[in-house]
Amino acid sequence: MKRPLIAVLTAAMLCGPLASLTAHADDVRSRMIRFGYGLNENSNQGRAAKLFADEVAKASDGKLKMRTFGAASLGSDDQMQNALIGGAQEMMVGSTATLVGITKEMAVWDTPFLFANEKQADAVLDGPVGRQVMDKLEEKGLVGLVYWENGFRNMTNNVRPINTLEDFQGIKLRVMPNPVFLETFKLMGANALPLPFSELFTALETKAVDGQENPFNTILSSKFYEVQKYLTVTNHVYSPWIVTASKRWWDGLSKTEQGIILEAAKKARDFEREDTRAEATKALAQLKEQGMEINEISPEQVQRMREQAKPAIQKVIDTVGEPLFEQVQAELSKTGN
Ligand code: TK8
Repeated sequence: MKRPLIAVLTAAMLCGPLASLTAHADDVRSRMIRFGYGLNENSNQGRAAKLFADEVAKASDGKLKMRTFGAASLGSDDQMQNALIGGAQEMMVGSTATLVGITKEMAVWDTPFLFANEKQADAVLDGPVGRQVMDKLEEKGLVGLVYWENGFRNMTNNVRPINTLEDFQGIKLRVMPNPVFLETFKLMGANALPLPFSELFTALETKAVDGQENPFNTILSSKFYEVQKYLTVTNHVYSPWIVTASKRWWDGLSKTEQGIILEAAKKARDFEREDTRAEATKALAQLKEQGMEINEISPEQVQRMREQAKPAIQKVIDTVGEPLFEQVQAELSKTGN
């Protein structure tokens, strides 16, 4: 029997897109996720990225396929952030410090000597104020998922060991492209130059810069010991990494898909922090073995650094606003030590 065309069309409309929208709204569809990061595959960042991708695949029965791209092969932190905003890349992990040009509130984590230990960092970053800063990304086209640990940053250079504040004088120092870092090291007397991480090894090798600052793990996994002689334990700031997604892409995911990715990001965070801390305890000895000359700066000199850095703290306050800065201080005081 021939059915009237109108009936066929109506039936098709009902069972077609509309029906599939309602009945399968929470389905997990086959998707490819490009996850970029700046460090080598053989680093704390690379290991956590791999675990993240594995978890996403497992929890989605292989439907969500996350491909990881290390060593800034998709671009520097800045370039990837812009690719996420434009929707040309799905996800990444990078330093919060490289996001300040997009979301100024991120500068609160750049406050010199903000956290005294990892416990404080976890409590504040995973608490309400950490969430609040992360949520600020949305209006700029990014979705923040979790903070991972980059770690406490330490100085390396080829000019001299840093024993006193005066030893920073004139050292050509690469800093992250971030106004607070630039200001902090100018205040120390260094000749601070902003440069993307992806260009750092070459800059050190060709002596375009004399030094840089990063956690022990990164100094090791990026082989900076091959091109740097002195390492000074300054612990001048705790540096978080943040896992972000393109909002344009994220908003097109089902709730189930978003949930799978968020859960996997949390598992990867817990793994990453543990792995990073375990590696950090061994990294110093390994860097020594590789021939680096290591010294610790005295508490008196750290105190002088803190004093000297005060205008940089004021710069953070001017950038993020007093209320947010005070909120972080309030959260910090709850953590004790
Ligand atoms: C990696 C960077 C790195 C950071 C830096 O892409 O730039 O020095 O510490 O971890 O985000």
